[in-house]
Amino acid sequence: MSTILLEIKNEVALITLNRPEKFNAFNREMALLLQNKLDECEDNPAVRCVYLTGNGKAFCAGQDLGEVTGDNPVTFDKILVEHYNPIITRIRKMNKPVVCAVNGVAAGAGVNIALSCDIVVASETASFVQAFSKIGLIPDCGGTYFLPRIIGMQKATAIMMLADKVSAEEAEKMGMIYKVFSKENFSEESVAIAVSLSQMPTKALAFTKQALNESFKNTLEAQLQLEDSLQYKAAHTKDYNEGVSAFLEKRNPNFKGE
Ligand code: LHQ
Repeated sequence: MSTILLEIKNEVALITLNRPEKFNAFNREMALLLQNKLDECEDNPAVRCVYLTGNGKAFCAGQDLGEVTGDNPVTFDKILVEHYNPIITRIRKMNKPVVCAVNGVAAGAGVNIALSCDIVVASETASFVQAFSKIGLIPDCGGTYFLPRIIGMQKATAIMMLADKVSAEEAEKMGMIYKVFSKENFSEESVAIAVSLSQMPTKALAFTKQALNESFKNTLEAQLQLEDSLQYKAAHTKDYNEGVSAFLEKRNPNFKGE
C-alpha cells in the first residue's frame, strides 16, 4: 500500500497520509511522494481543490524518529531542504485551495504542515502538539512563520516552548483552526467544504491566496496595488462573467474554474 493515497472525486483531490501504524509519521519516501502528489494536483485542471487528511487514529506525528536514528540515518540537512520545505512551498504556491482535515493528533512537522494549508478543520478527537522542544529541536515546516501570524506571538511562543497538547476545541477558540466537527460528522462536513470550494471561481480563489500570502509582509500601499492587479486579472476570467450574469439572472452560477 502506498504511503500517500490520491483519489480525485467531484474535482477534489483527496490526499491521505497513509502510514497509520506509525501515526502517519513521515519517512523520506512518504515526503517525496507527497511532493509528487501535490505537483499532480497543481498540474491537473480537473482538480479544483485539494483535501489533505490522515488514515487511522492520527493525522501525522511529524518526522518518523526511527529514520533519523540507527545505523544509516537520513541526515538533518536533507530532511528540511529535501523533504519538508518543498511540501510547504508547494502548498502555499498551489493555485487552488488546500483544505486540511485533521482527523487525529498532529505533532511536529504534522502540525505545521496542517497550518500551512488554506483552511484547517479538525475532528473533536484531534489535537495539536508542537512536539519539537520535547526532543531538543525547534519548530520547523514554517511553524515559526505561520503560528504567530495566525494566533499572535504570545500564545505561539508558549505553545511552541511548552509543547502543550492543544485540543481541537482550544485550537478553534484561539483561531488556530477554522472549525471543529463531531467525530461522527467530521468526514462528511470537512469534505463538503472542499467540494464547495471546488465549485467556486478557482482563479479568483488563487488570486485571493496570492494576496493573502503577501499580506503580512506588504505595506498597505503595496497591498492595495497588489489587489488592484489581481482584481484586474479576476475581472478578465470567464467565471467573473458567469458570476455577474448569474446574479443578474437570479440563478445559481456555474463556475468552471476558467
Ligand atoms: C512514532 C512517532 C514518530 C516514529 C508516534 N516517529 N514513531 C525536523 C528536522 C530533523 C529531524 C527531525 O524531525 C523534524 C521534523 C519533526 O517533525 S520533529 C518532531 C517529531 N515528532 C515528534 O516528536 C512526535 C513524537 N510523538 C509523540 O509525541 C506522540 O507519539 C504523539 C503526541 C504523536 C501521540 O501520542 P500518543 O497518542 O500517546 O501515542 P503514542 O506515543 O503511543 O504513539 C503511537 C505509536 O506511534 C507508537 O508506536 P508503538 O509501536 O509503540 O505503538 C509511537 O512510537 C509511534 N509514533 N510518533 N514521530
